[in-house]
Amino acid sequence: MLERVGISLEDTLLEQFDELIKRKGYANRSEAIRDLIRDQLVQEEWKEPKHSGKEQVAVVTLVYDHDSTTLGHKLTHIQHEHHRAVVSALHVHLDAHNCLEVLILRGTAEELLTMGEGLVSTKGVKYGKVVPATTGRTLD
Ligand code: NI
Repeated sequence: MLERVGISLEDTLLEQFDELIKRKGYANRSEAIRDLIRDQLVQEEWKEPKHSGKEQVAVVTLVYDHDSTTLGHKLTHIQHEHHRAVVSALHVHLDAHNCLEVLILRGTAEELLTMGEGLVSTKGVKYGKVVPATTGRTLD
């Protein structure tokens, strides 16, 4: 069921918001505000201790030079240590040296953060990011 709410905003803030949602391609303010709320709810879900132990989903992006065989082994080793958490892994050879890996992880927030940050912080990883996502069950 949809409920209507009214909010008051300074006109300059509203102007900035309208510019932002235009750039992002939102059809209207309502959808943009819903997405902002959902994003905050997901972020909080990852922080709240009461959700500890609940199943979460995360996406890890890694860019690294495959010429270092020890680096490749380390990254593979971490994934095998947490093999149950890896739902899917995509490896793209970007050029003669650089690899892009995208991992979809499923498990508790603690496990996913430990594993994700472990991969990202491995020496030699040029770019890495853990993006907390959601199973979608707690959102409408
Ligand atoms: Ni590669």
